[in-house]
Amino acid sequence: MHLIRMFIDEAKITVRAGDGGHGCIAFRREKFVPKGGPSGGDGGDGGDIYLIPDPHENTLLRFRFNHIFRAGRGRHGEGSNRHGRNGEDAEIPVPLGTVVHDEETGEVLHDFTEIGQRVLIAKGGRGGHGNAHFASSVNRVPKKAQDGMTGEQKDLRLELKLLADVGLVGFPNVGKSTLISRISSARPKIADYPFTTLEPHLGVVAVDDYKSFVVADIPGLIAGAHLGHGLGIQFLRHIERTRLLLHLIDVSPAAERNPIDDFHVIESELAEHNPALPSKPKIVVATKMDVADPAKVEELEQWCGQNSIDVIRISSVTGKGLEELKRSIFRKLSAGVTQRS
Ligand SMILES: Nc1nc2c(ncn2[C@@H]2O[C@H](COP(=O)(O)OP(=O)(O)OP(=O)(O)O)[C@@H](O)[C@H]2O)c(=O)[nH]1
Ligand SMILES: [Mg+2]
Repeated sequence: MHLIRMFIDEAKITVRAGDGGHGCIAFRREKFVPKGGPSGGDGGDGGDIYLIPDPHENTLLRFRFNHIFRAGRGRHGEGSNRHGRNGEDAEIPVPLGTVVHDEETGEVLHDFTEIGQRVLIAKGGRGGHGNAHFASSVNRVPKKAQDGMTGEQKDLRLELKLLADVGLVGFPNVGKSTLISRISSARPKIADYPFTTLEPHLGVVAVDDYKSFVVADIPGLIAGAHLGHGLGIQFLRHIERTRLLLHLIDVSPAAERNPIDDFHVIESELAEHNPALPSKPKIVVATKMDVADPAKVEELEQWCGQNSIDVIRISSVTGKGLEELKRSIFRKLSAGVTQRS
């Protein structure tokens, strides 16, 4: 599937898996056993390094000051056939949307698009065999043991391509692009005519210093979009993987439509594209509150209330409601953070 992803950030790190422990050379020294056999234990294996996706993170900032990651080394084997302890594995969390490149070969090692993946990136060295391992009928007193193998080391380039968390849907001209330009640094074209936006845009919205989410602005939809009317529904694939939809409805008198009809038209276009889309978590956003028709607002709120749909009123012109909207988006995303579908 093609997703809207844009290059956003890059970091270089070195991963070093643990070395294996050395095998041991030892012989049994026991009373009444004149020639004790070899008893050197094997070294432990070095720890592996895994990358795991972290859905709470959407920047590579933590790698700016932290470049080198190691897993634990295996302990050496010991006498009395004691096996050395294995080194501890290391897990490095990376944001969803991170593509991992091997700097040396240029190869793409992994592309993190889903949570729950645990990817082995550098293998720990195997522990060396102790001399007990080398005993045979011809050599009952082996004096050799193996060294542990060196753990794998790799230079990685992490490249973060954002996946959108939130999708903006609605009729043309309802203020989708204006909203994203007010809450993020995205600067899509805004104009007072339908179909101003011709392709999707992404914006990163900061909530506090360390929290943010990604919003996708897509071209407006109209009745029959699934039949190709207007710009059609080709862009809906960009919001299929978002976790929350904002359904923007223009409540100003200039929009000569009924707000509840608007809601239904857009919902049925979403369903035509993918029956799962209308059941995504959603917030209805009443836009252009600075010039609202109070009757429309009331009708919309009442209807949403009856259908248990959250409504937030905003004006991108005065800024009213924008802070509340950001907070409720963030709350909903945090509540269902594992439900990226
Ligand atoms: N008064 C008022 N006008 C707004 C507000 N938000 C957007 N507008 C105006 O509405 C018009 C359409 O805004 P856009 O943001 O381009 O609308 P859109 O939904 O992105 O439209 P398409 O890209 O065509 O689908 C522009 O003239 C905006 O200035 C608002 O809160 N109040
Ligand atoms: Mg637009």
